[in-house]
Amino acid sequence: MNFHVLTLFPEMILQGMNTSITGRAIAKGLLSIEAVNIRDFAFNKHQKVDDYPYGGGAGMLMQAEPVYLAYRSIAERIGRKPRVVFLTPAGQVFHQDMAKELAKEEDLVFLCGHYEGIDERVLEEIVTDQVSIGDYVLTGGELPAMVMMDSISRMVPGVLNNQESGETESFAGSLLEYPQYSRPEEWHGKKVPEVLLSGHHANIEKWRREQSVFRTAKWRPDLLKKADLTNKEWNAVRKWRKEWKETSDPAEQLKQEGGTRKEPQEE
Ligand code: 6GU
Repeated sequence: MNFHVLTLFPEMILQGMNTSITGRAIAKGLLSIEAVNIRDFAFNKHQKVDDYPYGGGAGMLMQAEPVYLAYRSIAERIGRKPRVVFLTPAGQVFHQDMAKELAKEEDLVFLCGHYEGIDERVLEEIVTDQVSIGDYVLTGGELPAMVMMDSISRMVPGVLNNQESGETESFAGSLLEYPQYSRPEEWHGKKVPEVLLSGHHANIEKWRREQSVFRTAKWRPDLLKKADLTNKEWNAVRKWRKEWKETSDPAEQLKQEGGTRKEPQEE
């Protein structure tokens, strides 16, 4: 996977990507990262890349020509028209299936906007995908581009080692993770759930699955539709929902359970 980022802040992109797992993958040659400074393609005296919007309004716009020339420098070098992702809060909201899909591309270009936006005409000519990372506003497209590249990278074969990839793949984003514990067995008076010390792998898997379903039902019920639950699990979800409705104070309930479902007390 070759990432190319059109940006006014190339050092931000390179710093972020050359760290941790993506940094390791770049060193291994599984990924490459290139940050193209749009300002290098502003052929005027002060290398200016922004101007006032026609029709008035707040702020400045990035001009079409430097963005276009920066893009062309990439397309000409790789010898074809790559997919170009424009980062904008007005785009489609990014999700795991998009990361998987984009990971199949040989080259990906990310266009990071600043100021109030980019002249629409260059977007029409070069952009293939408009993507947002969620419903909040950031000052520029660099962090969203890095978020996307991080999640796309981990879908590229070889980027994660066996241990890193084994874990999350079982649920593939449709259920929340189960709670995990390491030593010591007791901390601040809290004990590690008994089943995890039992060495009984089938019971451990059953417990973890139940915890995942429970947490998802509680915190992200919107994900359950995609989660492929058994009939028995749907019944459990319905039962929990009934219990939650009966609890007068939801904040108190959350505090009590802390998202980890306790076994019902023996009668
Ligand atoms: Cl892609 N860009 C900006 N500026 N803000 C955002 C975003 C993108 N996604 C969410 N907020």
